[in-house]
Amino acid sequence: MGYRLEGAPEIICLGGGRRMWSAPLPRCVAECGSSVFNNEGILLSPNYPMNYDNNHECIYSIQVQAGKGINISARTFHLAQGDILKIYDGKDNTAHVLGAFTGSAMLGLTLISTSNHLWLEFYSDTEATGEGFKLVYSSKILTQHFQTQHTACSTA
Ligand SMILES: [Ca+2]
Repeated sequence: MGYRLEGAPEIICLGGGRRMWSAPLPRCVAECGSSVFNNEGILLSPNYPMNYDNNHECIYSIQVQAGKGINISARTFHLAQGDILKIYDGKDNTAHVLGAFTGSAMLGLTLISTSNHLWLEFYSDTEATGEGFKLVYSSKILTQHFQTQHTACSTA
């Protein structure tokens, strides 16, 4: 899940005295970005748990059941100089920014959306890479919903 094979679909051992493969060895890499619709799951940076590459621009979108919110936190978060993860509280990057994280800044935090959508953008620049991130998310009942009910009760 979330991985794909990168490289030539078939390689052959070249004959003669060279003893080389016909193409670079294929690798199993994390997808660069994804759209997920499960009520809970994991988002990985490209290549995870190996270092991500330079010059990435990865988009992740999360949609959970309508009427629910989303809790998201980082199990691992190590970005190198110049790299950033932005998390938007909605279905695209016109939404309010919940947070923009560099270095290890997202560790220990839990972000909560106000709707059933989150949009994440990961950028790496042209030099220095890191381990990246492993984010876990799950849907939750929106607290806002309770507050609305509470207000309704107290004014009744
Ligand atoms: Ca970098």
